[in-house]
Amino acid sequence: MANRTLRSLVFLLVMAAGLSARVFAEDGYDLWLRYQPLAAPVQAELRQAAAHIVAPGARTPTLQAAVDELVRGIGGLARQVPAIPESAESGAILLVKPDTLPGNLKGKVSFDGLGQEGYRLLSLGGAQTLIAANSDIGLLYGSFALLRHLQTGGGLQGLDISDSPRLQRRMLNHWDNPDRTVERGYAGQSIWDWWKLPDHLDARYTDYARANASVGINGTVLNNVNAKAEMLTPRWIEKAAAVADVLRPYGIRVYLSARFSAPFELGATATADPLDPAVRDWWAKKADEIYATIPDFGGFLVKANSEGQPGPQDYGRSHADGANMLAAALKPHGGIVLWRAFVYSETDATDRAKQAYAEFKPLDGQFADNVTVQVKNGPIDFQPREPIHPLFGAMPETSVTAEFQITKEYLGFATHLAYLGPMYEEVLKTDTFRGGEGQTVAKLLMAEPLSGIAGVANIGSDRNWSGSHFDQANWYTFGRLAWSPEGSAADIAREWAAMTFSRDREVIDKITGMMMASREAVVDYMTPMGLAHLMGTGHHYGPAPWVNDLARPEWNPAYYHRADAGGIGFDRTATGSNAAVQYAAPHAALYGNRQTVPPELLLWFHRAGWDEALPSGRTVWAELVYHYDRGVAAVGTMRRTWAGLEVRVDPARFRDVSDFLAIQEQEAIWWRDACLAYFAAVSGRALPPGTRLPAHPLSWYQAQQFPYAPGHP
Ligand code: BDP
Repeated sequence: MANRTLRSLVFLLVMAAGLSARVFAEDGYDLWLRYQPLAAPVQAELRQAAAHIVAPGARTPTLQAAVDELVRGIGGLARQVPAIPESAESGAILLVKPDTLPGNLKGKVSFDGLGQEGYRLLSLGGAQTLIAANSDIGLLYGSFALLRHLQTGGGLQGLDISDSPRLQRRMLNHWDNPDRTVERGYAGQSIWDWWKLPDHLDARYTDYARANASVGINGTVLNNVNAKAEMLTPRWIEKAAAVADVLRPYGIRVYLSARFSAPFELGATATADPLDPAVRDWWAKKADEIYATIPDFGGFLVKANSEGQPGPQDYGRSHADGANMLAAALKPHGGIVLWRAFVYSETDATDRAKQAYAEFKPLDGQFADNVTVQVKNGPIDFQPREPIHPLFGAMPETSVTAEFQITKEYLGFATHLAYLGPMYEEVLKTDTFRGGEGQTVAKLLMAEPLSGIAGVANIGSDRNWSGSHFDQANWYTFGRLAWSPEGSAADIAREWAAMTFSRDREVIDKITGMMMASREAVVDYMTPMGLAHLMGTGHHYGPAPWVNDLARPEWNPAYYHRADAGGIGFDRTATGSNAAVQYAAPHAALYGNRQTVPPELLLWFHRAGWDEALPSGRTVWAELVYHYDRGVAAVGTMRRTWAGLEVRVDPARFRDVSDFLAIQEQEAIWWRDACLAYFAAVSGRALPPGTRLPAHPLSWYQAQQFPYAPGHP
């Protein structure tokens, strides 16, 4: 008996120990909203200065969310939960709008320039801090901004910061399917537990909303662009409405991807022709039905006549005909159409990089005013590096939205550390030279009447949301740059590292250093010098530059690199496809000229002989080898830097990242070896003396198969 009691006691103790370890171990769920206690003296100051949270006026769900977040945040940072009195003279954070400003402050606080979503953080002295905004959502954004400020080492003294978003629509695009798989998802299943919706609302939806609101994301497309018609049936609209209800207080609108042939596929019409009255009527009624359930529904995202998806061209109509038909249905409700420009057709033999521009440019001016054309950052497809898309700035009479990929379909899935901030920044800061010098992509986006930016989400059911701890940074930086497209990727990385890992300056420096070097490392070990699309067929995992037997030419890596005994690269100048002339004249000249093309885009625009000398002093062949080696070496450096942080980062996350960096190094070597084995064979050249030989013969790399690679539709 006594023995049994003892055994149960031991069992209970073991359970309790296990439980507390689970409760306290960092597992990444908290993202950048960890609110870990500040250093003792700062904590004490904050306890005084933020002892109260005062939020006068009607307690809307949005204002409540702001108060809750401040309570949670300050409770963590200061280790003291603030009180929420009706008013407080000192030791208070006040959330105020023009109509709720306390009498003694009337006329003393300016809300100018904050717009509908901006905020102002202002120290009043006497231990009062204002979060001022014109709307509740501005107050929520301001609350998150204040917490960010505190989390990254800022204090409440002398504070006067105003900020507001430069783009109207800052959106995530989920490529999530109704069966909960995620196209190009590497973070588990879809976050949307469709089957249990609308009756069960996973607590994650609220945390998702908090995370998005913390960076200002205000729209989300719930389902895959390769959309199922069923998503527009009442049963699924109800599920979307339940999600919309959770996201609404956080300022996030729900959108749906619409399958163009839905009325026909659902058996309601005999065709999906956008000019057919019955079809138009079906979409108008569908919009009415959706808005009756989701009053602030954002609109439709559409992939049409691309990669086998149905579209208006199936009926001899144009993209504008298709988009405008949907726009007319949404217009009475204030909704918009995001019509994707990612098109390429099996019947078009021209350079794939030219097709979107060729199809869309002539339609400029024909789109309704509630349509925006959503353009991928580059002309091919989310590659580690591409030049900007030539459509940026080329359609002055049409609203254009930029589309980035946050999920790393082409940059090593979840296991490679690749911080995408520098890539987004590179695109946003590129001068389009449209309408004069200085017209960067960011500036053009900000000037659009329907302005916006979209990112293909990397969020799933994994405990850490994004499949890896560092991939959280890509969600974060996307949101921050969507808010402020001229922001700096390095600053954002520092901010993220401080909130996510440690406030120790040395740790921040090291993590930021790793992040800032990581994207170029991937470019180097996968597709250096302007190469693109050398990935494995279908799943896009690992190298396969040798593939040249797929049904459509532009599915083959060999189509992109064009390597043979004579040289390598895609001639997109006047002697080749002439894609360069789709850019504004200064760019066309720059890219089209072998002497002036940026070295990182050489093989994108030019074909070069293997033995041609480059400004680096190396031949093209030696340069290629140099880049592949440099990429592998950079991953080694990241691993060493991380190893040096062992005692400075919590053990569970430290181990996760270490494991992934080891995978990344193996795979970087695999990429380098496979590509060099292949290019050596086609070029008939030996690796330069002193270069490490690939670990296996080319045939070994060619024989690798990955039938269960994730994210593959
Ligand atoms: C490609 C993806 C494919 C997407 C497509 C798109 O491989 O899964 O459906 O982009 O953007 O990169 O529509």
